[in-house]
Amino acid sequence: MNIKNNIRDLACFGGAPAFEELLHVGKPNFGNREKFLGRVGNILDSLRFSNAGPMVAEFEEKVAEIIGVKHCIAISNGTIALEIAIRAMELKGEVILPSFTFIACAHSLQWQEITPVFCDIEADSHNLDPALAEKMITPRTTGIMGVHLWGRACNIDKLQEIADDNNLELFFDASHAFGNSHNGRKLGSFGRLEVFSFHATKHINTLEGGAIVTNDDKLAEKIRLMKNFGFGGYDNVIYIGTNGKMNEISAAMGLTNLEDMDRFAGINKNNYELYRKLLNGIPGLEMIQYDENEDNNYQYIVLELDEQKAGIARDKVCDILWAENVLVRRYFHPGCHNMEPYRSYFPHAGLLLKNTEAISRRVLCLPNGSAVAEDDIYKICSLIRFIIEKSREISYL
Ligand code: T4K
Repeated sequence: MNIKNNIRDLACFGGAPAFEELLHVGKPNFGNREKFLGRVGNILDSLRFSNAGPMVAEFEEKVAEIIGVKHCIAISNGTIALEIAIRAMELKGEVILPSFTFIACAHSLQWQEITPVFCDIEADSHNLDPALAEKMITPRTTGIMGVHLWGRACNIDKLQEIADDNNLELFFDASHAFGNSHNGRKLGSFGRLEVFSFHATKHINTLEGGAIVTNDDKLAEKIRLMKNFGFGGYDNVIYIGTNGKMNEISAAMGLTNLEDMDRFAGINKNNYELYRKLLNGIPGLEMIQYDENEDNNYQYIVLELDEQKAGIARDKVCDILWAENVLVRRYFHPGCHNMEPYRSYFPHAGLLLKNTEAISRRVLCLPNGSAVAEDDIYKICSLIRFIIEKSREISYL
């Protein structure tokens, strides 16, 4: 049987897809259009488009205030923010990080000829396993990069203890975690520094954008120089640097979206609860949960599908949903270690990455955010329920 026939057999929605319009993961949250356009008007009138403009300064101030850190340095995107952060901390040799993350985490190291050492994750949290991270330390290790995946905090205390005991830098990629907390303290305020992405698909977006946040005065000063070619004043370059500046229109988008940050989190939370209710009890399907005692942006709706119990493989569910115009994603399949150049550099890395290998074959991210209507969620969930129930009936594997 070919997949296409099965899609139609299973979905039984006739010839037309269940959704007329494409429903994606990653549709941007977008605040008040008039306020954004007002800010853009001011930028056009002032002719200050970049290089230490007032919008970026205000955005940095607001982010630092929300996170409760001394310094926020806005950057052109999250990947360049990671690269600058890594360089500013003078990391070399090897850095330990999860493989189950976006590829930018590994690339930001390898780009600077630092070896990314992929470590396995905990099955429940999907975050770096501290005990395993400790075992991967060698004389060449200079740092640990934790990633607060799906916005859920890493085991920060344990990682900090390991970093301190071994004289390593600890820093976090908090790209998914803007507004989220750990023990009541905002993520972004831990480790030596933390990095955010404000890409279009993130809870708060600046079109493209990122930031480095830290309480370290000296490091912040260095990062400010590094993201602006090392300029210490007009015609005076005092350090090596690159161009990592955020532009004014991006900051205007960020400021506008920050005003609606709680509203976005509220919409996401309602969606998350509705998904949970409607997907409850489907055999082989679990949805990851957020700690209700913490602040959460609930941006990621993540399913884990056990193909034995569901009677259908994750990838087949994905194919069927795509055929019905529901563009779910398999983040972060197949793990960084299974992508180039890492797959060629470390062909046996998977042997030490059992949870990464298993979980990356199970996850499915569903659409969330202010662009998703309740009706869509009802339809998506009944589609998923239907697919799995039918698959179990016909033992489709
Ligand atoms: N660290 C972590 C943990 C990250 O997750 C990321 C980025 C980074 C670092 C790096 O930060 P940045 O350098 O990106 O600031 C997307 C995003 O491009 C990427 O930012 C994000 N993580 C990653 C998880 O997802 P793709 O390859 O899935 O992008 P794409 O083009 O397939 O878009 C995703 C979906 O969003 C599509 O279904 C379409 C929709 N979309 C996208 C854009 C850009 C829209 O509806 N409108 C849009 O404007 O990587």
